[in-house]
Amino acid sequence: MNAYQDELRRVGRLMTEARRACVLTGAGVSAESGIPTFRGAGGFWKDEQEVRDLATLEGFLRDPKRVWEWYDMRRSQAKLVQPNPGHYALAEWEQQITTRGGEFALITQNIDGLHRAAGSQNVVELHGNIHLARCVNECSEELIPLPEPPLPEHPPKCPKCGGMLRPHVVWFGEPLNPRIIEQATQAAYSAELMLVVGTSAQVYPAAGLPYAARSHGAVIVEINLEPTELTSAAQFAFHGKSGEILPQLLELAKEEGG
Ligand code: BJW
Ligand code: ZN
Repeated sequence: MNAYQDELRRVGRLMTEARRACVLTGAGVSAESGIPTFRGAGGFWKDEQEVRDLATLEGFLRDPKRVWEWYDMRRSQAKLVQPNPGHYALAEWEQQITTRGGEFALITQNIDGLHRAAGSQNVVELHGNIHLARCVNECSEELIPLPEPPLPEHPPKCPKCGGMLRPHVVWFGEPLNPRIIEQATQAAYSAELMLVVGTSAQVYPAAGLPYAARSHGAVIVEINLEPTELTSAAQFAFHGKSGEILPQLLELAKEEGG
């Protein structure tokens, strides 16, 4: 057995033994379903200007039509795609852990809903959900399910105050929902094992969660196509596609579990 396979097997065993586990996912976990990542070649964002235009409240207020059309495009894309073997492996691991009475949380930065579609139950969506909208004036906390794309008007109007609706997502410079970040932080603090999958580990506060977990004793396992800023802090790092590595780990976990 080579060193890489040996490490996979060791992580498989940790996955079988863990009583409290969590996973942090990013855009890379959905890449094999056909959803582009944000950064890098082929990513959604061409340059920093696009980040300011499409991923900040200021960009939205400057040109709400453009931002809504972009989210319509992404909603159309999200409706066409299916979860991939990486999503399914994570859902199966959750089921294994909860069946033996353990705790599991899947913390995702993705807004595409693919983890739930694959059967994951305890999903913590840090950056919102692309299928929901809310009032930009915050006239109520109500989350409004969006109809099939394309929307009849850009921007859609709030049914209560007539102001603009905005996508229910978290843009740069906006705080995450305190209840949700608290849930994610508690899961990270209590985890014995944390998998960090398909994220560039650059965007905070999400990128801080593995360090929080590690400071409370968790073993960190990174799965990514390439090294990231987190790699040197992770006890295990596997470089490759999450849709291939996660099912391999799950198979090994089953073998190790006897
Ligand atoms: C594969 C693969 C395959 C590909 N298999 N792998 C501390 C330090 C520094 C800065 C900050 C800090 N705290 C806050 C900040 C500012 C800012 C920030 O972090 N900036 C950094 C970029 C420098 N953070 C914020 O502004 C956050 N808010 C905040 O902190 O508020 C504080 C506050 C308090 C009180 C009042 C006001 C404010 C909010 C961050 C929101 C991020 N939002 C977005 C858009 C969401 C909606 C949408 O989707 O449209 O979230 S930006 C975008 O980045 C999106 C993602 O969820 C997020 C992370 O991206 P991700 O998932 O990592 O994707 P990529 O593309 O970067 O990476 C993909 C990875 O997958 C790559 O590594 C590939 O190699 C890999 N991969 N294929 C395995 N098949
Ligand atoms: Zn309103």
